[in-house]
Parts: sequence; C-alpha cells; structure tokens
Amino acid sequence: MTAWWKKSSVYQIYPRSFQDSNGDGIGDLQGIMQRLPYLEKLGIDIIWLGPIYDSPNDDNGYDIRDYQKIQKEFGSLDDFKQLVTAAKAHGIGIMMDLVVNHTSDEHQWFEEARSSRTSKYRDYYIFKEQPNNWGSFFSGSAWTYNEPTDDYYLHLFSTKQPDLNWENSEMRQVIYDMMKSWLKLGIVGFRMDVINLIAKDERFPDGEKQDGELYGDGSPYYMNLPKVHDYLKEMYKEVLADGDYVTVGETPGTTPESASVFTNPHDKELSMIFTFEHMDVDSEGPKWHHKPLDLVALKQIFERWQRELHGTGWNSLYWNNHDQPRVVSRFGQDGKYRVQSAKMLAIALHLMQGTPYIYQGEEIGMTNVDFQSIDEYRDIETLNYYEEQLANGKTAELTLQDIARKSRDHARTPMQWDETGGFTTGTPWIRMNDNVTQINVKAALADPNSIFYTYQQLIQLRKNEHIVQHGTFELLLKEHPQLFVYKRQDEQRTWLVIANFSEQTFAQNFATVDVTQLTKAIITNGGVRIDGEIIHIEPYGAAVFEV
Ligand code: ISL
Ligand code: CA
Repeated sequence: MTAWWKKSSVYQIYPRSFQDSNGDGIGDLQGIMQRLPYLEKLGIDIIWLGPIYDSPNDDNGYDIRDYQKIQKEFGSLDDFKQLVTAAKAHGIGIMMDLVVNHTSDEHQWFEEARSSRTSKYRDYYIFKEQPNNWGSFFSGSAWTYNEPTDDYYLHLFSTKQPDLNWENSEMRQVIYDMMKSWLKLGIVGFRMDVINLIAKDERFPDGEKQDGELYGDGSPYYMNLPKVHDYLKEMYKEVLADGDYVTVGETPGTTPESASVFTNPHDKELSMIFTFEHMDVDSEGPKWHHKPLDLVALKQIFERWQRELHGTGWNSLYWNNHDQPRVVSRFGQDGKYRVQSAKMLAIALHLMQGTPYIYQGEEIGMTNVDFQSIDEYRDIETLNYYEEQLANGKTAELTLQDIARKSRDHARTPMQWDETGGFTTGTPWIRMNDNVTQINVKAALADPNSIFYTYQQLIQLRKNEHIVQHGTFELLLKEHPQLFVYKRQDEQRTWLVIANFSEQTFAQNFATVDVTQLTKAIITNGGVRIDGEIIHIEPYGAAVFEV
C-alpha cells in the first residue's frame, strides 16, 4: 500500500505573511482559516504551517520561548484547534514546524540555565569555558559570552537561539512529550527544523578555516553525526510509532546516500528530508556569492537524487520555501515570460518522484521584490550579513547586490490576494511587492490560463497517477544546456517530460523516442508542438506526453 503522503502535495504557509484577520499587519490563524476554501480549490492535502509557538521573533518564530503556547499575534490555542478541525473539513491535514535544535534565549529553561551553574536546566544547553572557532549561520561566532556564569553558550544560529543539548535524555523526553501533546490535537505530522544538526561532537574541535575567513567550519562536527540517527529512532519509537504520520527533516548538507539512511522505511526515522543540493547550484561557497545557473549541473543533481532514492527512501520536491528567493525570478524569467516560465518550472519539478512542496504565492508566480534600501529588509540573516560585510570593509552597494539576489525576505512579503493587496487592512509588517496590482490570487482565479490552474492540475496528477508516484526516472539529453528532458516509466506506461529553461526556441528530435507516436499532451504550458519527427519547443515551453 502506498503511504498516503506519497500521493500528497504540501502547501507551506508562512503564518506572518499569509492573511491578517484583525488589521495589525501580521498574518494569523483566523486569517488562514478564511483561506481554506482557496487551498481546497488548489487541491493540496497538507499544510506545513511555519512555527506558531510563543516567540520573541528574533528569527520569526524559529526562536521558541514556549513550546506549549501559541504566539499571541497569531491567536490562541482555541484558534489553533479550530484551524485543525476546519482544515480537516476541507480535506487538509496540518503539519507543524518542530524547532528543537535550539530554543529562544527567552525560554524559561535557558533563562534558568544561564543564571547559575547549578541550575536544573544547565545541561539542557551547551556551555563551555572557552569557545571554539565555529561560525554561526547568521554571521559572527557560534558562541556568546554569558556573564552570570562566566562562560560561553553555543548557538549555531542567532545569539538568541541557544542550541539544546541532545545528550541530555531528560531534555529529550520533555521534547517527546511536547510533540505528543500537539499530535493529540489532530495534526498529521512535523517538519523538523535543521534536525540533522542536533547531535554535536562532544569534543567540540575547531573547524577548518579558509584564508580570509573569520571563523572555522564546524559542520563536520555537528552535521549528520551518527547519533542523529539514534535520536530520530528514539523519537520515532517514543512519539510517532503508533500513528500514520508524515515527517520531513530539514537537513542541510545531506547527500542521496545519507538521505536514504534517514528515509528508508525499515529504519523508522523520517518519511522524507529536504535536500539543499539543488538550492546551492547557483552559488559559489557562501549562498551570497552568486553564480549563474548551470542547468547541466542542476539536472545531474536531480538525476542522482531521483535514481538513488528510488526504492530506497523518499524525495521531497521543492523550488521555494521561506528561506529562498522566488524561483520564477531565480531559475525562470519574471518579465515577459513570467507565466510561461513559472508553469515550466512547476511541470519540471512536479513530474519527478517525491512529495512536492508549494510555497505560498508560488502557485500564482510571485516574484522577488525590488527592495529599495536595507531599511526595507526584516530578516536577521540578511541584516547580520549586511552589518558584517560593512564592518569588514565591503561597500554597501556590493553587499546590497548580494542581498538583492538571495535574501530570505523575497519569500516573506505578504501573500498577494487581490490588486490592492488583500493581506491586511492595516500596515503590513514587511512591504508588499509593487507588482500586486498584476500578480494576485483574484486575477489568477479569473484567468483559466493562469499558473494557478497548472498547479491544480499537477496536484491531481500526483494524487491519481501511479506513474507519477512510483515510476522510474531516466534523464535524456544529459548535456543539453537549456532543455531538461526526462522519462518516467512504470509497468504500464512511459511519460516524456520536456522543459525549456531558456528564451531560445528548439526543434528537437530524439534517438530513443518515436516522436511521431506522441499525441495529446497530458499537461502543457502551450509552448511545445509536435510536427512529424520534430518537437518544437518555444521559450520556456514545457509539456508531458505519453509515449
Ligand atoms: O536560510 C538559510 C540560507 O539562507 C539556511 O542556512 C537556513 O538557515 C538553514 O537551512 C536552516 O533553516 C531553518 O532553521 C533556521 C531558520 O532561520 C530557518 O528559517 C529555518 O528554515 C533556524 O531555526
Ligand atoms: Ca493579525
């Protein structure tokens, strides 16, 4: 029997930016409830809800102050229960974000831990007399001095996100109990934030330092350590074993080999993980150092993941999330070919094997934002990077160029519901994209040729077609620099997927496919035409044919 989440499509909601219901400029749970009919129309099965727990919002909820409370701005526990019930009535399950690599420094555990060396919670965190040279993901050292106890605590992310100590079995049990309490409310599973970072090398060695870098790379000592697998197996046994839940681990630095350790069904760790390999393809070293997309490299990455997880684990498929710039601006074209390239990207991704994730606004082709100055950005990663670069003598102009490409805030501007915004009656916490007048849900729903309906169709194909869920994957035209072409195949059928990642036009024939036999496209953006033995492919054209 196919696991239910292998036929599902997930929609990610960034609660702060989805729908405000009370005019304070911040999205909330009641707002999400108002939009459930829209999500049902799209056809998605699961909502991944970004963190909604009580938080001082240093990192927009990824810094949790109380795991049992709902963030006041988002509503109450009652609102949350209502949301779970209402979503279910629309055929949608809620997947919660689970952030347990770290808490907020304002969490009661940490407040006690930092106040005295003899605190009961001291060992819930990682304190050391001397810091090592690890850098934090959000710039600066990964260690901050704690005056009351005259030592340093570890935070792989911001100074307000101290890392939990997973060596502590009591702490682990408290986390498991917390997870159980949310599952009891009827959620369908968890998306686990940086879950492959929870185990640390207890020796805390210095990391290797590149010339000119300020900090060492600690990742070999905290990424994918063997103990992560022990913790996840324990978590499964303690929390997840007695339900049909879905889990997805966010796992930077993971390869197909390690992904199948996390996701093979025998070892009972996770349903699937998020890889970052395809997100790193347009940078050199740090994410801010841009290089142009090399489609051949991107295709190689997809091919390896498709091939190596087939039958041994499970892929997730995504172009966007709340940490990434908008894909239509990144790998597509957000001017003249916006609609065409957004559909192409959707088709190219959703015909592969795995569970697809759609990030809010992707289904209407929302683009990057033309931020005018550093004051318009809100994200801590962006702001810290800006300060650090300027302090190191880089010009504001050059730094802003890096940021304009990759800032996480491109994903975080308000959902564009209608030509006036439709997100809030007040002032949004982060600016709205000016192109809301053209790009919005109302316009998308009114146009039968909009990107929205391509996503709707793709979600149905995922739900209904065995070949999409389980077929094998074969990459064709491996070395072609603009065309992404692959075959899917199951016992009954073969499908051919064609996607043009460029503004060029192609007249293509295939050695291994009898083009004359191709008939009506199963799904297309209109940019592909068969003429005898030749397939004509327009700029950003994409289509799927039965062979
Ligand atoms: O966002 C990134 C690159 O821009 C990543 O380095 C990111 O920080 C990493 O993938 C972990 O992300 C997750 O944990 C962070 C949080 O800020 C992110 O929003 C979350 O997705 C810390 O909790
Ligand atoms: Ca609100």
